[in-house]
Amino acid sequence: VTVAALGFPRIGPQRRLKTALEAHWAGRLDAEGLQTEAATLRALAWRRQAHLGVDHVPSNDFSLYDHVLDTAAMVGAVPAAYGWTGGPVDLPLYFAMARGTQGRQACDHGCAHETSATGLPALEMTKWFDTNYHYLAPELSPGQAFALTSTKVVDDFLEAKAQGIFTRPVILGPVTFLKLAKSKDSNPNGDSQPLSLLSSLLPVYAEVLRRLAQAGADWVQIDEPCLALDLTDFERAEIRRAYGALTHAAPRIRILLASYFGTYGDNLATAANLPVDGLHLDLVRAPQDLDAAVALARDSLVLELGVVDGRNVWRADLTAILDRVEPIVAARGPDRVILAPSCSLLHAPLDLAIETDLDPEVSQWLAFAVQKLEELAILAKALNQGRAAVRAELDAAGAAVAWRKTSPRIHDPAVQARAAAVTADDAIRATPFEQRIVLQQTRLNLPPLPTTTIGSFPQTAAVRQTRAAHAKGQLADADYADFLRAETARAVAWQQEIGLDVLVHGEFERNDMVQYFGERLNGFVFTRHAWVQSYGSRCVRPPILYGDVSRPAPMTVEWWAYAQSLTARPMKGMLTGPVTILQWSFVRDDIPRGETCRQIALAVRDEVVDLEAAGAAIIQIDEAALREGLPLRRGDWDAYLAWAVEAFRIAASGVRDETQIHTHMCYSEFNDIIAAIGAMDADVISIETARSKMELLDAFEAYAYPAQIGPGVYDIHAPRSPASGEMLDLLAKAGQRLSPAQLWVNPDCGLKTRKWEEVEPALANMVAAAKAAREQLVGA
Ligand code: THG
Ligand code: ZN
Repeated sequence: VTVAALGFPRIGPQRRLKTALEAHWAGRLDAEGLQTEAATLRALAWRRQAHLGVDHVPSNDFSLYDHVLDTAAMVGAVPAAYGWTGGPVDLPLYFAMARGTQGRQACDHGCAHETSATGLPALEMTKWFDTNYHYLAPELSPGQAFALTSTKVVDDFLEAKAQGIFTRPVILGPVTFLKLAKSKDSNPNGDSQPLSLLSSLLPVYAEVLRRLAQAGADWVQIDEPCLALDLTDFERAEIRRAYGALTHAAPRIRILLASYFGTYGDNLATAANLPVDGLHLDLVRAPQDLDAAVALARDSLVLELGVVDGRNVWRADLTAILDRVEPIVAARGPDRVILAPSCSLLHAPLDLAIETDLDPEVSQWLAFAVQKLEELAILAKALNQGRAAVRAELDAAGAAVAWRKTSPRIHDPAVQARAAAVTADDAIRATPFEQRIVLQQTRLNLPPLPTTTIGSFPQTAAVRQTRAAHAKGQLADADYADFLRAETARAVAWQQEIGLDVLVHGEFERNDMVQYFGERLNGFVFTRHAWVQSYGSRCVRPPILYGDVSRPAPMTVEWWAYAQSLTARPMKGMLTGPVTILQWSFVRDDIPRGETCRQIALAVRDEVVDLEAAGAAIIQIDEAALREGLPLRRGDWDAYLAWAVEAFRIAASGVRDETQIHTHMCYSEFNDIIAAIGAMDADVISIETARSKMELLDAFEAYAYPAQIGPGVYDIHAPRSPASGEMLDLLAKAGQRLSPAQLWVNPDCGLKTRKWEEVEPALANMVAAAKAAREQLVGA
């Protein structure tokens, strides 16, 4: 039995790759300097994995920005706009595709868009399956030609070989590559099929495999995670055709085909019967795939068992894994079994050992990338030499697992009893929307098409520096609070001055919208160094949700009350919703996600009720990540949406009729979940629409959205401030799809990442547009 790692964290220790990339983009590090640092980081990762006992160390899992972009660069998939005329894809072109020529800017909720108004745009960025990693979507034209335009996969193999490390190169498979690509053609039906390009793409892959064979490679890992999705018969046939062609083209290469993030399900027979030499199974997400694969696979097929969770931070139950795997090894022989993490360790933080400040009890339950490879080495030793050879390690792992099952730090009977006692009534407002909106209007007395913002205002350098100084202990609590109060007061006065109707406090006291709440809730811990790549050089440190969640004390009421004391206009209470807190954290694997989500919902509900008691007339509960949580298979959507929507409703339904609940979502694809969004029963929702010029509102042709809605009239991702005429046009368009009585006027996301110089004119213009629209649409 050998051990494989499908991929290793590539941001490096202390996020060294981030530092190098950002220095390069800022002109402080030349291309050679960047490449030198990248080579150092690759060497570190290879040596480390080899040292940890990995037999199949991956290469080409490293990337300067994104592995899907690397694949596009490998096959010459460069859109015409970049003016490329063939030949190798060089670094400036690569980064232009990654970031546009003016850099990429994240919005408040983390969707990053190219900001370019004049330069070249970046490729579109989308979430990698159901992870929090974002890849760049290749853009293919209808007659797209492909050519081998980067030899990175061969170069990296040889680079490692020269260091004495014989690697298993990783390539993103041709079918998944095409399925992730966007077809940029003018086909009005938008039904062009990138998969129709498979025949022209395969020769490039065949050439790559031949070159790897020449370079001396033995195994090559080809990732086809599209096998975890719902596929058509045609797509399955194309997969068979692709692997028939590739194994034929490079008979000396042994292909390990890897899918992960879910079950092969109805694609298993296809996968198990491909003419490949090995098949990876994600046994964390799909334990049932093991028996099914054993039943279907020919004896000679190597099974790679993904037994350790590559997506989460918990220590594995080593004994339970051995119980499961030993019979497979006995039946198939040790040469036909490889042990691996469930997926690439790209999605795990690097090393638990450097977390010096972590709660020592919680720390015992955790394993990051390095520790996961240690676990695999222990398992392999147990399988090769017998359990007695690693008795102490197995006992220690068993003790940690047993402790986690019973620790009072995790299991809070009061929280569990409360969650179990939730009734249907707890998830329902007292009266239907049509009745309560009348009471809300009486209370709020807002004009038609009321204006507001999503919640945050610019986090200037001063705000960030002051927070950092406070965090380091260089600034006293009282002085920090004074500073935040002054910022808040300034933001409130300015909103009043420009004539916004519903104000926000600006969120100057908050860092990350999930971290802020996690730090104030029981059941979460935070790390110092556990960075996980989100996109390019950007990382997040997701909170670790380890135990039953409860709210010991109000989290936002003081800031809300201070801001409300400065104005007679309604001040929104601003909260992050339960689904978003869940999605952006590492969560428990010992209870279902829906159960954890319900606990968070109850904690948020407590805050909502306290805000109402303090006098808040409007409370916004953001669910930026609701759509991200959708399962990979359509068949699982309804179950997810049921508990996700219920969690929001539990959070929102503790208030009286005359308290108005808002929510915000910032994504462009909501057509397929619009009914679920309606079922959340928020009184007002703000959504992204500005960039698509309100075309997204076509969703409302088939579905009459029941409540009020603020379709973003101002694209906060664009660096320039839109004129009020443009916004008025968008409002007029929205007025055709929706009743003017339903409409709110707001930007399409928070303004945290923008500058005041941009925000000030934009919001003043927005208020002017709303005034004009009132005359035009409702004659007010
Ligand atoms: N918070 C959390 N998770 C998230 C998001 C979030 N996951 C999904 C999405 N948003 C990810 N988007 C981003 C956007 C910006 C950055 C990271 C992920 C970013 N990070 C800083 C960096 O890498 O320099 C570090 C931020 C920090 O210091 O914490 O810019 O909003 N929890
Ligand atoms: Zn948003």
